[in-house]
Amino acid sequence: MPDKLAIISDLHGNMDALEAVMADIRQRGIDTVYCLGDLIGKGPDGDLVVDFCQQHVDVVLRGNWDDGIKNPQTSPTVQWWKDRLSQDCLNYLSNLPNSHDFWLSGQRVRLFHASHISEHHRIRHYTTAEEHLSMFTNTPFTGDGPEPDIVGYGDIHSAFMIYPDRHKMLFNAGSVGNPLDVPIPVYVVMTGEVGCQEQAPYSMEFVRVPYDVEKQIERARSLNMPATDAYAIELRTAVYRGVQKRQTEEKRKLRHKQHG
Ligand SMILES: [Mn+2]
Repeated sequence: MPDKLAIISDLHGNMDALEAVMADIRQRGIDTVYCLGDLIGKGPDGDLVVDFCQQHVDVVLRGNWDDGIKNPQTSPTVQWWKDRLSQDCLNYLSNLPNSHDFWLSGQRVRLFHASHISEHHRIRHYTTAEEHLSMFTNTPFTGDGPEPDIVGYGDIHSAFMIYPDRHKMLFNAGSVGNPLDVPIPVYVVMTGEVGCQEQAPYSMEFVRVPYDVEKQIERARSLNMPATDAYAIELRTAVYRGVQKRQTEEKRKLRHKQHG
């Protein structure tokens, strides 16, 4: 029997989504779970998500939120998320590894949060093949192991898989806690011979796991989490709060024009 491993990303303090996804992972008999970072921020329960990952996730990589939260915050909203984390928790987050490489059925797989440059360097799904291919190169951030055949990342909250060139496969694991493509949490299952340098069959699939979105919104409201309204729209519709803001502004301008 080939091995199976689950890859989750961008949990963002949403325990309801994480519990639903983990139940699905366990129900498939998968014991190995890797996380591509962004455990905290946006959702109410970053502290619980960190505890959960420490107990149940085999490899946890550092996301931009995990890195940035330790810094002094100017936004009261971000400060609210930070205040829910202990000093141990902040230390844990900022010391997470950059990337993780492993063999799967003769393919070298590399995982990181956002890109080969850093956890803050964002690469979109709709960029050029050149930029996608650059993600397969070694940098000081990734170290200089064997260059990967398969790269998996998170950060953009939109799941996809493409072949930017022959021999190269790129995928994004999407987001568990705050998906911005389809408003249903998603994770990846990889199947093959883990740790094996010999060619063998392998596969990858995206699994969408519905959960009780309204319960999660209620949880945020019960704690008086700032920006719960924007959070609620994100969870219900997968429209990012920055886009929500722009759309509201455009509507306001249009009304102004019509009335002016
Ligand atoms: Mn994120």
